[in-house]
Amino acid sequence: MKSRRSHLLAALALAALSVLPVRAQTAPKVEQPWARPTVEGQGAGGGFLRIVGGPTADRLLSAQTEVARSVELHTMTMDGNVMRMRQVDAIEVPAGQTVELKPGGLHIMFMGLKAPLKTGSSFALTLRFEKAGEQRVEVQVMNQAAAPMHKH
Ligand SMILES: [Cu+2]
Repeated sequence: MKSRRSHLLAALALAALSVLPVRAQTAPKVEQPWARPTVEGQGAGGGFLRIVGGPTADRLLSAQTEVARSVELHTMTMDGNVMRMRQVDAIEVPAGQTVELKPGGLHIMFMGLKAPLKTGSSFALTLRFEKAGEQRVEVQVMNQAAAPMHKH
């Protein structure tokens, strides 16, 4: 009885493997997308997430959402004592590595917000990768203090 059951499980596992789309095995995984709340009149907001690279390198090229007129990819660097934001063409996602978009570093910038981003709400964001194509994620609006912590 026991061995028959494990046979069945093995068969099921094989069946599952054969129907998995190739893309699911190669696409980068996007985790814990969140955005800072904004106030009335604030034109832009910051978004953050973690990208876990797949077996092959990929690049995040752009993003799109209903809540903003456009979305830019930004990096933040120190220029003397001043933090400066700069737009980047793409964010590299090396194979098997994790890229953190977080306050003070790489981030997503929502330009031309149509309404303030309210704490506790969420919105859809479509990310476009060079190889993996589009991926839609749900961005949670929350304060930085409540944002997902590093896990090691
Ligand atoms: Cu920015």
